[in-house]
Amino acid sequence: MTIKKFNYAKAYYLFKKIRSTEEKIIEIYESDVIKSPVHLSLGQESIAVGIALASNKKKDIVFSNYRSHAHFIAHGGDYKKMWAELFGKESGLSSGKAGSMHLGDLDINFIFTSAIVGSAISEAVGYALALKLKKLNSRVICYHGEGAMDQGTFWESLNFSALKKLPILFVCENNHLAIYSEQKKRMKTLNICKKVESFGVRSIKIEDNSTKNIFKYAHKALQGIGKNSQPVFLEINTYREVDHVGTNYDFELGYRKKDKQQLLKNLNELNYLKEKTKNFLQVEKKISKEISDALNYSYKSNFPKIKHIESNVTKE
Ligand SMILES: Cc1ncc(C[n+]2csc(CCOP(=O)(O)OP(=O)(O)O)c2C)c(N)n1
Repeated sequence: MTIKKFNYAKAYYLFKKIRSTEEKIIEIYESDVIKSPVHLSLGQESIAVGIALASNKKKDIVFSNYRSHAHFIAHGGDYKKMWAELFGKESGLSSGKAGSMHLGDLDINFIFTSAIVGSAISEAVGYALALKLKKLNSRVICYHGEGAMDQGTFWESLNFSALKKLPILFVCENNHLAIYSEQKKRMKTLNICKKVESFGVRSIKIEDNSTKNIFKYAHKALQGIGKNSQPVFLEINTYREVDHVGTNYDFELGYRKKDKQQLLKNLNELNYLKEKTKNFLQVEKKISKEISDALNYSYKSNFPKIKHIESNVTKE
């Protein structure tokens, strides 16, 4: 088994890139150049970074959801095309017809996402079944929120993955919220891992947002999945900084309090990665350039032509 070393510079680059991207989205959202709703991952960056660094970019298949900017960037999706997609331009990932909630890039095995909560979970398990039947030595990584576990499809899929010993890593990003509804108002028992274990799936709970820790557990889990072909479930505690959808801070809505400690914890994590990165200035310069290049590309691109309205879409 090859043991991967945690690369601080790469982690800083990805974390900072995700954060800077979403801060840029917030900055320009009011100007209406972004043509779709956005679900931001600010506060949750370390999960995508730790998992992506632990994954095998060439082989692993990634299923995400509508809150996917962080996953998409961390796993190396086409960055310019992502921005163009948000702008609704024809040079985007889906010719500008899909928007933020449906990102995908098959060149990096990042399956197009959906706004239907939990829908990708059964698809991910189906993909893992195909990998196993075809004896392909790859693994599926399936990101979902704890809210998706309110759906029956999650438990059916989990059961099937355990029964058929499928090579899949479930990554539950537990931000304790489904829109404005707290986990404790939706679930009688909050011990998610215990429930998952009762289905015969090994589960690991990661309490904090240490990118290195997440990387470490994910790397080990992925190696075990590859070797034994069996599912593993990671629950990672996290904190959503902004509103469920859109670019506002929603603390005045009254359903939750601003948790300054959590906000600080995330910034501390970013600063920690920065301190460990000798050439952090170069890294930051590279990110700024990537963002401005992607924005230029998106501003300059055309909207899709009306005559193409029916191309690349599924017809009844
Ligand atoms: C099948 C379905 N039911 C309800 C919704 C409305 N909805 C959108 S996001 C969401 C919350 C999901 O929470 P979670 O899975 O924890 O993910 P998070 O948004 O916190 O990342 C809900 C209920 C939906 N899109 N699809």
